[in-house]
Amino acid sequence: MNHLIQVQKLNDEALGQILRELAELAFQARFNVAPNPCVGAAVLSRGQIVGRGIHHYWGGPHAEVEALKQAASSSTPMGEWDTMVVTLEPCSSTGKTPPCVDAVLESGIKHVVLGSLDPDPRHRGRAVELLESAGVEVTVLNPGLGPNYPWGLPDLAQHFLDWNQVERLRRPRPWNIAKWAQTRTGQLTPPEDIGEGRWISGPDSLAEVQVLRGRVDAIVTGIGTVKTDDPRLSVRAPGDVSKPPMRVVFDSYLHMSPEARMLEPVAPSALDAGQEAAGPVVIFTRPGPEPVRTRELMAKGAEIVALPPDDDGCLSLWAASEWLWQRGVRRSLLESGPTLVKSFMEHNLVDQVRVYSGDVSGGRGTSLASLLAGGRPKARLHRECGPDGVLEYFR
Ligand code: AOF
Ligand code: ZN
Repeated sequence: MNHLIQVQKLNDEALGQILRELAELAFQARFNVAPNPCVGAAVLSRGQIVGRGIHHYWGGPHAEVEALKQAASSSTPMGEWDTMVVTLEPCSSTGKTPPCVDAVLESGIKHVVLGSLDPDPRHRGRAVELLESAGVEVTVLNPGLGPNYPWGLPDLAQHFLDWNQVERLRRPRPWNIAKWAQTRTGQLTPPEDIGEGRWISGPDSLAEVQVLRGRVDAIVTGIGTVKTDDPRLSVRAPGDVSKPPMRVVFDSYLHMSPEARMLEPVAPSALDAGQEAAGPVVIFTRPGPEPVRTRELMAKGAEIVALPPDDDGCLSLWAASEWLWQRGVRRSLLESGPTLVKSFMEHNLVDQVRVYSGDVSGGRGTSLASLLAGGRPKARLHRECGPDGVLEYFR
């Protein structure tokens, strides 16, 4: 039936307008999708948008799939969809979701308009070939449509271009997000009079962190944090408990106590109710015999990984990164004290930062304010989360 549909061609100005609107929508999700690109898509029928969608979060459905889903719930039947406008070339290989190019082909859409090609080596124009050989017309617009479409890939997703740089592809490592909470004056340890059990950040921020934990492959911390906070590093609702991230501890001298809460199983009631889940525990340490402690920790289910020390005598962060990459970790969350955060920053291993500034003044310990001032923060965002301020940026 589709061959009966007349594709109504929009002029460049109208297409630029649609691409611009999609780009602006997609850009709002930049910190949730990274290192994936920000992508927006729309399904058109006779020049009218009948469905739009963006890539909302890492691991989630791609923009094209969201747009097709919205179009399917519109009153316009699939047989009348003629065009898809998408800010990026559709993916053509199976990643965390099936290839979008297949979804586009199945929809019967006859014309695809692209804002940019995808620099990911798995794609890079492959979708154009696949679509064209299936008889779909493809137009690659690229920015240049004047004020209507100023969004090139560097504006829309510089982080994704960095992720696909040759040096990075040659020596791959996980995308690292450093997240911490600090007092209004920049300290990571709250003042002593804050009150037992009170956190720097409020309940809304704590809930957001659970969502973030549910969308990474690993949570990384240091032995200092384990000793002072004894965290579980599990994922709790409203985070997605279906695939809890690996929990990684940097512990040069294997000081981790076998009694650490992280090594306790999740309470069956919470597990069964889908309220909490926890991934495997990995401890990075120096090579050297700590046979008793090693055995105790292994008996609690931890995996002990010996890493070579760096020039400065600390565990090699690069060796750790490479190990994690080999284990399939692509997006990782650093939730630690200032020492490990600083080391990661100094080794240029932090790609993205999220800082919660709580409604508390004073506090103790090193301030990371100087790190925030440095670097070249791109696409910064200041927002509120309950009573807290949140700063997000790419490094
Ligand atoms: C699309 N539409 O909305 C996005 C695309 O790991 P996955 O499965 O999420 O795939 C990530 C890759 O897919 C990413 O490297 C980029 O090439 C492409 N992103 N593609 O068709 C989208 N976000
Ligand atoms: Zn896709």
